[in-house]
Amino acid sequence: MARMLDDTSRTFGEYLLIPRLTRRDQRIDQIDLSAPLSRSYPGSGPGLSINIPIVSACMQAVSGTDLAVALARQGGLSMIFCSQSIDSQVAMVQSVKAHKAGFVPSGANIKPEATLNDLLELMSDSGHSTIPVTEDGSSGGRFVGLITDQDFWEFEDDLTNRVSDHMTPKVDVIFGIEGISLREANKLLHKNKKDCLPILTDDGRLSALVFKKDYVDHQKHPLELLDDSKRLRVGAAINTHDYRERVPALIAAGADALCFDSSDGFSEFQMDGLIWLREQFGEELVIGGGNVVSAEGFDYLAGSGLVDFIKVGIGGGSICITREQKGVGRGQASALLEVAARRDAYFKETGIYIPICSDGGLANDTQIVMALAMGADFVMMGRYFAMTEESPTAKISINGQMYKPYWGEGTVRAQNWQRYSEGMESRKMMFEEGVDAFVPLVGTVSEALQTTLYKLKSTMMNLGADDLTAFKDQAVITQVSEQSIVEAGTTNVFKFGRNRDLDESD
Ligand code: MZP
Repeated sequence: MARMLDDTSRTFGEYLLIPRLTRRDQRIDQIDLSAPLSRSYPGSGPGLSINIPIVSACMQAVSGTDLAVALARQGGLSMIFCSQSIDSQVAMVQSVKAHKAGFVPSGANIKPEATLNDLLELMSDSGHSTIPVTEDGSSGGRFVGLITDQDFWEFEDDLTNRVSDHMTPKVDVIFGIEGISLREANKLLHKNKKDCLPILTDDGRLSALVFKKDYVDHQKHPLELLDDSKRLRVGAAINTHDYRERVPALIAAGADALCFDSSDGFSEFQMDGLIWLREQFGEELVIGGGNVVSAEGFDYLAGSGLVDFIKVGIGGGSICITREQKGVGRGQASALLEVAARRDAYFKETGIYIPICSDGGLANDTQIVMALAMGADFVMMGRYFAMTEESPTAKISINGQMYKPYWGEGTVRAQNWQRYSEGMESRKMMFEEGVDAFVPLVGTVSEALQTTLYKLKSTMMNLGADDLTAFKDQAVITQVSEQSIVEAGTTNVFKFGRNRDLDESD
């Protein structure tokens, strides 16, 4: 007969943290958010750490090049999705590794003979207000000028006018020449009081742009996740079907960490992959496994001695319908609490610490905080990043509000049938485990993380914790009744406007 667990499957919203002593000497700007990404042995630290405990999901609508760059600049790591050809995944990894901090390829460009109407459309589609003008309208074309939304008046000027009549021509533009250092480029911006500096090749073609806002951003977030050669770090997802070809190519491209993208990692397919990877690439390779939702699943992967970190979570993802479709999964809080307890016991028994990642279903900042308090070393998120400017999808306007498409890897659209067909003879997708949806656009990765990380640090202060290890160790958690959940929101008052955005709890 089936075995019945005593506990109910629970999620993050059902718990609260009890404050501990906040110390007088604590400073919010000195709180350490670094987290291990690889296992550590007695007497040594992890081989690879991240500077903030946040990783982006292995998903087509999430982890592309721009997002990977933006997140690594903030101290986190992206897992570039593997539901694409090996060549295109390798190209994405290479492009992140080749990224020169501060030098951005120009994403929106226009020809001089285009009209102001064309320009307005481009500005609206791209969200950019500064557009380089190149002879052929391409990002590498001969540079002829720069036009911004300050150079014309939408309701005064004739919108059939040409861009060339309104742009600042090249002779009047301050620009840099390829090879200039970022420091020199920023000095030019500062000295000339400019917001954007085009970088041109020796023969006058557009090469990149440098923005004042990126400089300011860097000063505010100095936690960039860099490798020993000062390149941004990037991770890559792999599957259990083509790792023999995919992994060597990803390693050659410079991927810093790999992880299996599987909805159910408690499988012999994943173990075969881990064995092969360690045989081929040894201990240096950072490789994550999962997903699991039980101590038994953790023991299977951890006990092999082959895995660096383990992802926890099945069916909690915002676009996921696995639990509905197959009756498989577990409330994310219950899964995490059980696996975290097992991870700690395993550490006591062996001295080996295996970081765990809470993957999926984090509906808001409070749940991110709760996942870390409950024992996750870091979290993996899809929806959170799909909502940002840097996710790899086009914005669309619906009833005046900007949205981005977001779809699961278990949808027909993602055509990632490998992930969901372990052990099945046919790889044809028989049913979907995810949905195709839209999410509101919330701003840049930097803006989103600024709020999230500030809230995390505030809660750490409430618990008297200076780092994430202390946060986990000091956390005292209580389960809440339905009535306390109601009480947690505002009660018996009238609310005007959008004041929930201002985190009234503080
Ligand atoms: P979320 O952050 O959007 O709530 O969840 C993202 C996570 O959902 C991913 O990291 C992955 O584990 C999971 N996922 C991705 N696609 C599907 C699906 O199509 C899915 N079912 O469950």
